Amino acid sequence: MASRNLNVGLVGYGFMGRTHSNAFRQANRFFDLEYQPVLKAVCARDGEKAKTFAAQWGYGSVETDWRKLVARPDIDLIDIASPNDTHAGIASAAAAAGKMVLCEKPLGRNAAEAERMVETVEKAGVANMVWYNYRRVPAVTLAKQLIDEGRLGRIFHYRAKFLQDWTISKDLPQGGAGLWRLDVNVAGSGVTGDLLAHCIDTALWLNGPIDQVTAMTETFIKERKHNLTGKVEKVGIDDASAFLARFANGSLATFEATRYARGHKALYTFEINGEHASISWDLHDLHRLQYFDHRDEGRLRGWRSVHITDGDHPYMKHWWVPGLQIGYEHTFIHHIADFLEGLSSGRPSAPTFRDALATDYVTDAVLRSAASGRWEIVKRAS
Ligand code: SOE
Repeated sequence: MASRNLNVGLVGYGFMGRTHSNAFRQANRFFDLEYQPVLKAVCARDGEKAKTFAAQWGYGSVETDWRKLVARPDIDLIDIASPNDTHAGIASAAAAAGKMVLCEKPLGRNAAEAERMVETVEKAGVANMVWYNYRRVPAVTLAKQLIDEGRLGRIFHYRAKFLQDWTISKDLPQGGAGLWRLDVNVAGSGVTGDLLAHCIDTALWLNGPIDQVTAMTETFIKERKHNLTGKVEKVGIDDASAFLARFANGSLATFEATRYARGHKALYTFEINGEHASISWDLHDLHRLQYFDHRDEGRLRGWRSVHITDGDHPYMKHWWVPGLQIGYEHTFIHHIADFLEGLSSGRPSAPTFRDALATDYVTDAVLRSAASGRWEIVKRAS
């Protein structure tokens, strides 16, 4: 039974505001935690929409200025689920006010912004975490365990992609609610910071640091109407981005993300090939892990499709009975449950802001390489 309340102030009520709110509400129902999130306030510029959101999710009050939310003495934790251009200002003010800070990915619009965010949370000594939720898909967590146990042996290849198709129409405007991901000033970049950031976070976690990259990006639709100005404006984001990488452990990698892969909505996949075994995973079939082990008896050797729903699979003992699968929203519940557990144990839950800075260093190097046409060295976060 939880014995300590943790008062949450959420900024933003979009898609991510909903995933986070659901996680705050569900975590204590399925995990035995000392801390219990209390939904104190939601903040958004549009007061009416914020009120509707508060009523739907059970937030006790509404603010329309995040500065007021951050200044409230009854808030312990600020959760940032607003567009990327707001992350740095809110996180820094929240940390300076002594609040714990959770932030939606990517941490900053670029590494310089992310560095300042790391500095402020570390100086303030406040707990912090970034919502790279795919780490906490049970099948992905199992992949991490298998790699750490050395089952794959030396890793040779890492291959990841994240494909979508929702921006192909040239009539789709950029900017404003729902479409800020197309506005470079708000988002920082296109698919590099939005989709590749997920692939990179998982890759760094599973396979260690990336040393260097060589990349190409493309903006297929060069101009779009801007929703806020009403004018046709240059598009500054990358619509597609692909890069080759060398990991510090000597393995080679390919990464690709696009919003122009007709037929794909959120196809995040990765495959890792090691000396003894290979692993592959697919977000569209997220409760399965494909595993091939060369050490299996030859006559029966082949790819196994493991259904990750048993009590001894990561996180699964907290859910239903063996064989019954869970989904996307549970990854956020695992994320907050681990964060709350970390508060009790004193062991910070990853990815911290510093861990997420490492991803921003890779995405910065990718964009630098796409512009320079050269291999670029990736800065290390610690
Ligand atoms: C983009 O469409 C998006 O919503 C990302 O911003 C999320 O991080 C990703 O998980 C799903 O796709």
